[in-house]
Amino acid sequence: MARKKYYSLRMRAARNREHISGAEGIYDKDEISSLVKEYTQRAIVHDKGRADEIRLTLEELRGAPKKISSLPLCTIHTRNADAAKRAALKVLSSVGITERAIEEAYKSLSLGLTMRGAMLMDIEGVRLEPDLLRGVRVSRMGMTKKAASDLSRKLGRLGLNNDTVKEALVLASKVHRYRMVLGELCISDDPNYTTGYIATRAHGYIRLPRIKKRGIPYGGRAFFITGGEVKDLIRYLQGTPVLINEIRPCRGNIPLKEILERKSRR
Ligand code: PML
Repeated sequence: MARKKYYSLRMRAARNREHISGAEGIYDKDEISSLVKEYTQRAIVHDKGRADEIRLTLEELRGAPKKISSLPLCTIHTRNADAAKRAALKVLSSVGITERAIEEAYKSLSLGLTMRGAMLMDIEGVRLEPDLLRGVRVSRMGMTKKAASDLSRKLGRLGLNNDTVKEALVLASKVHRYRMVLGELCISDDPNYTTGYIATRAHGYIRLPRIKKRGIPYGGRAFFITGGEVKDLIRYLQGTPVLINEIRPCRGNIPLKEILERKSRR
């Protein structure tokens, strides 16, 4: 029997050369034509404005993607940016990331320079990515149809069934599968999106509402890493195709104390 072929479909939209939106997934051949239409539609109409340049990349994958499960998801009911930062410090430091590194990540994410990719930081706060302005992009990831509908159902119960949450969860699930990554801090660069998240393999994906004030047009991601070869990690983040085929529990608000006590097993 012929080997099943998978395709990576990626979209980037820009206006006046400024990035507006992006999306990507891994699909079967028969899904591609309707998705090209969907991605194009999504690129044209976006909160940040109408795109004047849309790039669609369709690539046949050489091998079968690595199948993984998603990180479990929950939310801490953080009332403001200070509470969100306190929660981030507690959770991320509990896996060995120093306070200095977390403060450094916060500082870099508040400088007003939105990078296209993520920062790589060691647990002392030293930046390790080769291009400090661009960062490292995570790419070639997606969900099986079954996992996608399971995730929609689980997020739907929480009123969170939207592309922003789904895409961030897929990305974090790919990133945290790699053992060198200890934790992540993400603040959206969308001025209207004030929920961010932190993630670790032990605690899962933890949403932090009101991590920033409405109207702030910058943000980004920091991955805290330890040991191993940075270039191997970058190769994995950018190039290894990963497909989520199982959705772990998605829960609503959970007290920080409970999260710190009950680490998930993965
Ligand atoms: C969520 O609400 O869980 C998503 C938070 C981060 C969104 C990052 C982005 O803007 O893509």
